[in-house]
Amino acid sequence: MTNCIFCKIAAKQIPADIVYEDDELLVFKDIHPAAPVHLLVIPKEHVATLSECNGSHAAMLGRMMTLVPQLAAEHGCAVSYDEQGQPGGGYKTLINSGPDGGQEVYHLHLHMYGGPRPWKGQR
Ligand code: DGP
Repeated sequence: MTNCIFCKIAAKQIPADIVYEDDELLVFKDIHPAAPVHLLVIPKEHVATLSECNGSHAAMLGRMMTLVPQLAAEHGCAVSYDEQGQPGGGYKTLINSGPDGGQEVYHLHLHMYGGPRPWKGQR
């Protein structure tokens, strides 16, 4: 997709703070972070929105989601448990889809927000 900003980041035509890359996926820091850790997980292939996904995208979507625990561990926001079994740490994942879903960039992306509270993207 010629005029897609995230395709240009995936093609290394414009810079981004890339924290993970493989053949299929790219992860980089959001330019306007809403939390101490704010990462965007994208497929390198152009897919405009989650609304365009079907069963043929299941493996890619699964890989996007299952990459998150690894990213959380690497960025210090994995869920952990203390000696009393109380959970600590953690993060939020979000996919905005279409105008009513608040999507601004039309290349599928999974937000991952984390870090110590409070932060802007929190409910
Ligand atoms: P959304 O509203 O879900 O479409 O979020 C798009 C996000 O993309 C938004 O949080 C800001 C981020 N973003 C937009 N342009 C760029 C860019 O050129 N570089 C980076 N790193 N992030 C961008």
